[in-house]
Amino acid sequence: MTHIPKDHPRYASLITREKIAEGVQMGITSLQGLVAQGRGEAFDYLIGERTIESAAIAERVAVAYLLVAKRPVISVNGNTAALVPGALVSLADITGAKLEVNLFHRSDARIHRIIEHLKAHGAGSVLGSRGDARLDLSHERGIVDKEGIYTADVVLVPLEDGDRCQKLVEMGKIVIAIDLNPLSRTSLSATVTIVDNVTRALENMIHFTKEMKKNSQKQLQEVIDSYDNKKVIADAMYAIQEHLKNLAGREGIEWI
Ligand code: PTJ
Repeated sequence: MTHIPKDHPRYASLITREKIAEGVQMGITSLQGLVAQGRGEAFDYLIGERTIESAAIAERVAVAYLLVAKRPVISVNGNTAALVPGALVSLADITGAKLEVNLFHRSDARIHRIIEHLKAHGAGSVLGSRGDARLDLSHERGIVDKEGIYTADVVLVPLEDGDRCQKLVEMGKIVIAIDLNPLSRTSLSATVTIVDNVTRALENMIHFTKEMKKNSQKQLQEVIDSYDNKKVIADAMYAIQEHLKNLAGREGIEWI
């Protein structure tokens, strides 16, 4: 990994970039994953590289859903495995969710490497290598495990493909997406849309789980019932607009 000095103004962003590049070198992340990361970085810049208030609300609701779920599953792809392996394992542990590797650019070798990588970060069993069930999709993200995503009631899908998100919702599942683009098909079709960087979102969710684990099922249900996903998406767009206005204003550029 290239040495990035801690006082570099773009330290967090550059470290994330290094982790993705390392993921490609380790054969965990796909080459296409680099492009996806670049797109994510651009949206993160627009939103101000911070967790906006509505994203924190969505993260709390996501935790409530994971805690009331009977069969929660966290879906892992090549980007999240490289960026946040330890956080994925911790969140699965404290919410009781299963981890399942599910890839768009699927290969058995990459699935096994990701499973081993998660195990090296403390995971017990990791699903995804069986592929004994199929969602009604023409691409390989449709290949899932019967005891995992196929029969899950709540699925957390960081950096998801729009088609599969829609399909999971159509199957009656609660789908929690983490996607920095508030207008992606995934963001628009998920039950809960977290417009935040996966690196911040998972840490926040771990923190919220520790707090909310003490709550009763009734209290968790109240958090869920008070939620409005459309409002959260609208707020993310507003946050982008306001951040850009502030940036422009600071430079004396008139916002027309
Ligand atoms: O490992 P695989 O084969 O399953 O492939 C994974 C990728 C990510 C390559 C694949 O799912 C893909 O092509 O994704 P997309 O369609 O490019 O969608 C990625 C979405 O995630 C985009 O809307 C990005 O803005 C967003 N995104 C990228 N990086 C981050 C992010 N959202 C949150 N945090 C990020 N770090």
